[in-house]
Amino acid sequence: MAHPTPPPDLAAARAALSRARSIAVLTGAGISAESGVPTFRDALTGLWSRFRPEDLATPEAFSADPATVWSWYADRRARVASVQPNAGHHALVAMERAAHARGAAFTLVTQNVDGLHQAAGSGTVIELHGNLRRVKCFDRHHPAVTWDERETPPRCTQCASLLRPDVVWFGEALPQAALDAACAAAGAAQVFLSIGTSTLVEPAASLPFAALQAGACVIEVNPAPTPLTAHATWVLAGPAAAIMPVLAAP
Ligand code: BV8
Repeated sequence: MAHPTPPPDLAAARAALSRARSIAVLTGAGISAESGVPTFRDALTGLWSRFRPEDLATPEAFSADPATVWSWYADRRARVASVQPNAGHHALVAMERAAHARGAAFTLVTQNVDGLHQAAGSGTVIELHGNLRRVKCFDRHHPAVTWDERETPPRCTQCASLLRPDVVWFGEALPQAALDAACAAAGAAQVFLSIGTSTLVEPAASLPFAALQAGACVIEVNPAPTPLTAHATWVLAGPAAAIMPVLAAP
């Protein structure tokens, strides 16, 4: 049950953001919840309710049962194609533009694979875990632009290996350039915003702690506590679509 955000935390967080010369943001599935995208740990409902996400989002699961894993992602791809960014996504666009207008650095890092930050108009989005709207082949990572949805999964037209979503599965390395950029932003941030993440999946979950270590103020926006909550400078307990517009307001 979310507690009402104490005004002092909100006021202090707003003041710190307005003064910051460098801001870094990490988002998780929670920021897309109010767009109707189930959070990662809530994603397995209906057809998929008998699976745990960690059991489907792995190369081993795909190799063992490509049809089931492909279909789960096809389901999620169809869902994200039909939803819109929410006020939380739009607030981050406003915050980025305000930061740039005063010559401050602003870096948005997301664990999400739904593409909603780009759809909202965020300038630079560092995607740590890929994007399920993109598809590539399993063996050689050839990008695929079209494919026959009747095939589950379809095959690569260049090397005939199975197509898969262009996301980072558990046990797979994150794109090094994205991870390096995210770590640099966390190390340079004066204010680090952690929004809508359970702070469980590594190495993304270490970013707010790296920012704290480097001397940043850390703001957490989440209706529920996480492993970061006890360490954050300010905790804004509530949904991102309600809190972020207040935080980003001029
Ligand atoms: C790696 C893409 C090393 C797929 C995802 C053994 C071997 C290797 C690695 C490991 C291992 N054991 C552990 C690890 C590390 C592992 C890991 O962290 N495991 C966890 C389970 C402990 N990590 C990895 O495997 C990573 N790779 O370490 O590679 C390596 C190095 C070199 C060579 C080879 C290997 C890869 C991790 C990436 C996995 N892929 N996604 C897909 O989406 O299908 S992760 C997945 O979890 C999503 O991206 C998601 O974003 C991410 C994190 O989850 P959250 O975003 O936080 O979402 P969640 O549902 O958990 O929480 C939602 C939150 O929102 C909640 O807190 C809720 O309260 C809040 N909320 C709800 N509503 C709202 C809200 N907040 C605000 N407003 C609201 N309205």
